[in-house]
Amino acid sequence: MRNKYERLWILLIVLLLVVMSAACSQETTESSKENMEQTADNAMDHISIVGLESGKEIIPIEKMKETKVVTKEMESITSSGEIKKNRVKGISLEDILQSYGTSQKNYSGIRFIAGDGYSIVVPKEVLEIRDIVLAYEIDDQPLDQQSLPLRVTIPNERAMYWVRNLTKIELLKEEMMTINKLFFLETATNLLKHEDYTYYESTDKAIKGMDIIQNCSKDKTYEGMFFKSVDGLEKKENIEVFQTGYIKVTGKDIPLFLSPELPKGMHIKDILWFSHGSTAYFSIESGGEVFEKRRVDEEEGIALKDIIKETEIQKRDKYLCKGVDGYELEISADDIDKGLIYINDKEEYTLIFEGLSKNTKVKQILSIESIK
Ligand SMILES: Nc1nc2c(c(=O)[nH]1)N[C@H]1C(S)=C(S)[C@@H](COP(=O)(O)O)O[C@H]1N2
Ligand SMILES: [Mo]
Repeated sequence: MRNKYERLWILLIVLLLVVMSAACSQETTESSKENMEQTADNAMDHISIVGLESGKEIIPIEKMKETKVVTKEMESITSSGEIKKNRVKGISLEDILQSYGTSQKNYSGIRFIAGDGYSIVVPKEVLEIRDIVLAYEIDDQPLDQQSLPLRVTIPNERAMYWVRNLTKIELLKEEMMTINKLFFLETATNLLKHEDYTYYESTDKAIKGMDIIQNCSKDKTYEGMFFKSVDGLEKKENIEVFQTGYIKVTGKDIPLFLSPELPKGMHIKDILWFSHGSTAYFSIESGGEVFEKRRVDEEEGIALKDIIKETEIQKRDKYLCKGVDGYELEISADDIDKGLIYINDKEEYTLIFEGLSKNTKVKQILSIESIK
């Protein structure tokens, strides 16, 4: 008798264990499946918009598609300068913003962020004149895998704005600051730590963006940056992007902004100058390629006047010019246009002023700042 009960009990316990373990494994497979689905559609089933009055909004793609569909013939400019024609179908960004009671014209810029790490800031000048379509079909075809779930399309602008794999939209309100201090990139970066950076086949020297900001910028927490290249390309960039990257200072395409974490489309070649808040960084070497060569006495170089005009550094009564060794010189606004930067026989970037006394020469010119 006792034996019978014992066996029954054992059977019951074994049964219970089997059922329990089955239930557990069932649960784990189901939840991991759920997780996988979630990560997969995290990137694909919605877009987030930040900077709206209501804060952050997450909009499902399906809901977006309920907005009026627009179809447009568009031209864009490829990175090699050719004109490309596409027929795009999607949703108008302005329609979406209008449904939140705002407009693209209310912002100083809009940053589009992709799932692959690419991002770009569309500047105010473009927002004021262009209709932006978030496309889900191009040339009557659904988007390719790399472009899903939406591709930003902007007519008559560079293809760099045509962000694939859109995941996030940041509405920006920060206005550009007036520049009042300018560092010369070659001398300033020379004072900072150089790291080896392998770019294609060659290993060159590069300076961390973070080091430049921490050592030189006056407004360290300012969000926006502006870049201008020798070929005239202008680009806004976010400070976080810059701080994770480098300025390469030797080898090809210098000064070159790049980062191991960013797609190559975000690199900026042959920088003429860039600014962060009220601080600008100007490449004397690039200036030599863009500006007309000027002479003062025996020396040939670039005019301070041209640099000031290009960067629109604030006009004030006086300018403070500093050398790497700490040498300081104050120059009145009346004399600043007489300045010339040339390379002396010791290979130093030297500032001189036409017709002024010898003590106005600043060797290894590091910065100029407009002061009262
Ligand atoms: N997500 C994402 N979008 C992107 C890029 C990128 O690397 N990632 N590159 C941009 C750049 S720099 C250019 S020139 C164009 C290239 O577009 P195409 O491949 O259709 O010619 O896409 C832009 N959109
Ligand atoms: Mo590009």
